[in-house]
Amino acid sequence: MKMTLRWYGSAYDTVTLEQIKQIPGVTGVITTLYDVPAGEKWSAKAIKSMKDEVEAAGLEVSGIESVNIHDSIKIGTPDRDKYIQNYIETLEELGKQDINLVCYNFMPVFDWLRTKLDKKRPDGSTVLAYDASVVENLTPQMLFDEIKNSSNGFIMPGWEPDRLDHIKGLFEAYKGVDEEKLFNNLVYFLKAIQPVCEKYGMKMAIHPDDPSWPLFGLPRIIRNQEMITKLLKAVDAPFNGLTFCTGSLGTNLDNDLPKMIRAFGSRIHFAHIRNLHHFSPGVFEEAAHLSSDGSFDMYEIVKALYTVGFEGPIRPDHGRTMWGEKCMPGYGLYDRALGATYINGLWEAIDKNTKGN
Ligand code: DNO
Repeated sequence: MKMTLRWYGSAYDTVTLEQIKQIPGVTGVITTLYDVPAGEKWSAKAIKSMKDEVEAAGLEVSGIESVNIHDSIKIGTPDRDKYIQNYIETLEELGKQDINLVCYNFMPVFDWLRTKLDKKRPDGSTVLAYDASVVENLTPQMLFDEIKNSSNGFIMPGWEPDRLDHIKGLFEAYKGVDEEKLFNNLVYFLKAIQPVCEKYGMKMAIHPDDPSWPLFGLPRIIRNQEMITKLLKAVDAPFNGLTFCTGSLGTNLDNDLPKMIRAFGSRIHFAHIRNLHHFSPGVFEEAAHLSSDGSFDMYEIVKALYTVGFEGPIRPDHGRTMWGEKCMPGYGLYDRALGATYINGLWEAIDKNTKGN
């Protein structure tokens, strides 16, 4: 396992590489070219300058999150091949520069969704939260405005304005795309990128749908053990793997997280570890990483990853906003640094216990 932190690049992130370097045990960042719109090819030059900057700080680029997928690929429109070609060329550039892990998602229109980005907790920190009854009473546009207005002026990943300016048109375009069609379009995409992935040992790690149920009548296909198994079998090659995100799959308490980790094993290329505090089905908030602060047994989750021999990057996912920090909701320094340290502690204890010393 490699401990990492997500970093959006110096133009966008409040957290610096120098700060990340000082978190014990963190050896790399998971980053992206945040300003390149979905569908465009990444240039070799931009990748190199991002990589040089990270390495100059004594860290490595442990993976990309995300190279986003253009909606034409998800919808399956005739121009999708042009966007797939751009994606292949982007993977080629990344592969040439020895970056060989890419996290992506296949969620229509929205990436993740929360109804509040600054819910106050009893400890005075604020967190991202979800209440299904709120979603039932809002239009997608209202939710978009809510996210924009409560994100402290930051552009939230997955909620980039260029995408959401066209929200009405997108809903139109997805008419007729049901689960089966979306799944087939994903398989079509994976088969097209398979050769370049295999050439460079590129690991593609699909991110689960967050939350793990359909929203606003849009299909969502990566949300439980059965659906993920179906995808891994449909393109049954090691490059086709998963980002195991506890905070996304764990939105549905029917998902047994340690059991799923054991079932997916070596097809897990990347892990996002975070805890949720559930109040009732469909009503939850993000908690501190510590087991006792939320609903998940983090020891069992980390132990399952250890047991399957997980060697990829882990990043502590969304943290609480606390200690007066001004940051992108979920992506401040302090609570994610505590999360990294806690997960490292669990890992060390499990490792020593297993080896009997
Ligand atoms: C939210 C993130 C997601 C994730 C994408 C991966 O904080 O977990 O935006 O990066 O779904 O493509």
